[in-house]
Amino acid sequence: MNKEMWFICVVFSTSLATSINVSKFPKDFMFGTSTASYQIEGAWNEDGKGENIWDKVTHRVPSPVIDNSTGDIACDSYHKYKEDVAMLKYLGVTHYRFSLSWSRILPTGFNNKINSLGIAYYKNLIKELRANNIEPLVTIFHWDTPQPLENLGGWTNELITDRYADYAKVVFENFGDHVKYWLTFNEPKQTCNGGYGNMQRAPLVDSPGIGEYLCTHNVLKAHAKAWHLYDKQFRTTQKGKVGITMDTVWLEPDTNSSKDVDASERGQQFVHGWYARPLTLGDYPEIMKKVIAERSTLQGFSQSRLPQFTKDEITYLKGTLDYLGLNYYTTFMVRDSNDEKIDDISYEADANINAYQKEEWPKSTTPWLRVVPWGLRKILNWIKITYGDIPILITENGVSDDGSSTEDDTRVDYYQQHLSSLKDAMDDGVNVFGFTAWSLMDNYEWLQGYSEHFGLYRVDFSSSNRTRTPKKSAKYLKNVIQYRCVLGNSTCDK
Ligand code: PNW
Repeated sequence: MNKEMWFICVVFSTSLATSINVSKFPKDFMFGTSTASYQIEGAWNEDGKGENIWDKVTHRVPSPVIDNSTGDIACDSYHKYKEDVAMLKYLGVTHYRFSLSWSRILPTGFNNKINSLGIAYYKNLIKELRANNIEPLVTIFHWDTPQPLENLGGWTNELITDRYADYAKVVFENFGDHVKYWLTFNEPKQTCNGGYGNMQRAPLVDSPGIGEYLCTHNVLKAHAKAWHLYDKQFRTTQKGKVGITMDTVWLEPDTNSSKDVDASERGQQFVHGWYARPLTLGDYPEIMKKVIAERSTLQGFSQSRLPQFTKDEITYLKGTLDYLGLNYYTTFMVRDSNDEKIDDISYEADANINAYQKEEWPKSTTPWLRVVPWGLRKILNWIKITYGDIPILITENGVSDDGSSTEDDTRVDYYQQHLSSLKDAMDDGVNVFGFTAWSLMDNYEWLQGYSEHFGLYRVDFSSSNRTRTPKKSAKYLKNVIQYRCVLGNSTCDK
């Protein structure tokens, strides 16, 4: 090796070494993996399950799904949950995050009829997890609204807030003795903005600028109802915690001009403040109230498209989070948008930011997902500064590939860099008590069908067995968990 090459090697390896945080995760830190009912269970019409909005949308002809596929069978976890738990056991996880299918428990969406076979399925899963020393972390709702409720307007109709509370009551009564961690909703922004605004999620209702605000208003009320119900009737006996999971992105200002910095902060408030602020401080962010009211007036509406909470509602919402779940995948650069787009009635035009991703950031097979590990540290610090020292659980993090190989080095790198960035945030003083990888296995990726693979395990969707095979990333995560070290071995610092 000549002198010059040696120099390059040393510089390169020291910069790599300093960029990876090699301090150990705390002893009680929770490591787990995540899934969601519609994406893995299958058995869409078995044992008394009712129809939900994803059943409805994926059965449409022509199909809105990229590969015309459905979640009718998916990973067949309804029949193969014991295999799933064996995989979790192999990984050595402390917890498993899964979601309940509302329509499997209450086939009509209402509590007039409780499906005992649906209850039995989740009881068996929880029992199997406990028998293997794995803490169940239960998402009560991960996007799959019962179709009979959607027929009445779904999340845009306030009726659903009481129906959600009825459902949560059945859930706490039946499973609460064995569950300590609850999440009321997964990524309500996807349900509301995707489901009623920009047509990216079921029920694919085209009501931009109005539907997503009504939806969010009701989701927040439903969350608070479930939290208060738990607090009053179940907390003392069941001793669990109730949180919510938000989807997060970091929005990095494109330049340090005050316009771009303001655009970044406004974007954060529209994405995260929309949910986190009402549940911590009681009401929507001031900037959202102001911008949407002004634009609504200019557009000829006699009142703001953003609904208002009453004083009583503000008190009722405030402080209804025992912990905060965050899903982090990627980051965007943001610029101020000079165009006010007054004729455009939509959430995106209200937020009015220009977001883009840098070409140099590594791609995945998901168009919006480029690999930007440092964004995780930044969003965690922003959440702490903005909403106070709330305990945080990372409920999802992961990357997609084309699924062609189980030697998934890009996923190993992704996890190593994100766990390192997470540890940086913890060293900064952010109170994070656990990390959950998305996903335990390849599964049904919503309107992308089976074209995107996020799993630590490969699933062979062409075999009736839905054979599961561990990828390189599964072995890596197993070692991380065993040694509490991002290097996946015993060399991390104490
Ligand atoms: C999450 N974004 O959705 C969901 O919770 C999962 O069900 C899903 O499979 C997973 O991510 C992978 O897509 C997201 O645009 C969708 O930043 C979009 C975004 C983030 C999360």
